[in-house]
Amino acid sequence: MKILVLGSGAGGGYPQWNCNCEMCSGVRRGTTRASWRTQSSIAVSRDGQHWVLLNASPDLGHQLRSNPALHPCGAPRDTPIKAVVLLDAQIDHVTGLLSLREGPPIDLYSTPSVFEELTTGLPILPVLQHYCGVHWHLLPVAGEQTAAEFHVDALPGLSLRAIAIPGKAPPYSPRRNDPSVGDNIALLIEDTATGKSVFYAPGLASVGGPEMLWMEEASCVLVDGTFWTEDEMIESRLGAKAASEMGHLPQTSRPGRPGMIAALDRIGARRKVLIHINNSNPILDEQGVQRLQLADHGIEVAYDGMEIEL
Ligand code: HKS
Ligand code: ZN
Ligand code: ZN
Repeated sequence: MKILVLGSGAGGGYPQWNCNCEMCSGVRRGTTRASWRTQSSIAVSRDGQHWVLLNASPDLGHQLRSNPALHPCGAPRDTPIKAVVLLDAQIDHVTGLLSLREGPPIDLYSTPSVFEELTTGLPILPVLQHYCGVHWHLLPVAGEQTAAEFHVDALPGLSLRAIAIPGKAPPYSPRRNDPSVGDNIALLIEDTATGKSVFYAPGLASVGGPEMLWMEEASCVLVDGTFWTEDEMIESRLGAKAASEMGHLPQTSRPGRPGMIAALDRIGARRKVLIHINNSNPILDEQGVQRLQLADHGIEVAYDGMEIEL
């Protein structure tokens, strides 16, 4: 199985257009060693010819141009992207669908909750009906059903599992403060020929018992790397909200609240990778002490263009 990191940044990317924090101004000035990042999305394939996109970032057009594996080949109009799975309805994860409008109907896999957001509060799907059209594939994760196994028609040999995870509905949603099962899912994708698997969760509000069990099954995890500390945005005077209020588990622990590093310490995956990294996160600095700390725990930081072969 091949995994291609199309974008490794959080919403806004890195550096963020309106931000003068240490990380953003440092990379603009050339005093911080870090690479620019587009908004998060990955592509997965078995054969390198047929790919499924996990989330569709607003930077999708740029991401497709930059990755030869995703260029058209053969017919006059063609694409190796055979399907899209959405893990939530956040703007930074779904608006790239609009950049696929010139192609064939999009085979779109998501939960009832996400389909509802994308037909009401952010009506991308009705809009796309006037362009390429969308084939809906509903993943039954709602109410009491918290996990569902499925297959993507064009990628036989991959077994996918959608898993409800804790999180919030997007800021534009009328259901923002009334979370329900299916607002946020993680994906566990297994190559049935090799048994190798990847767990993808760019937004993870907490790692409880169920998340831990799913993560333990994976050969590789790509998980929420948004914030280093709970109060990162507040302390740098970038925002008013703590990481947990935004549905993101910070990497570092605080009293009684283990962080992502502690969670990753408890699993046996061969590759542990942070993705969806916010512009404020000191782990962006390749020469920072935080990178050494991560390395001590066997944790990698995703970058745009990163390829993982399992
Ligand atoms: C900045 C942003 C921070 C950021 C926050 C979140 C907030 C929002 C919500 C996020 C993201 C980037 N880049 N989505 O100002 O520095 O309240 O649900 O997901 O990608 S969480
Ligand atoms: Zn985000
Ligand atoms: Zn910044």
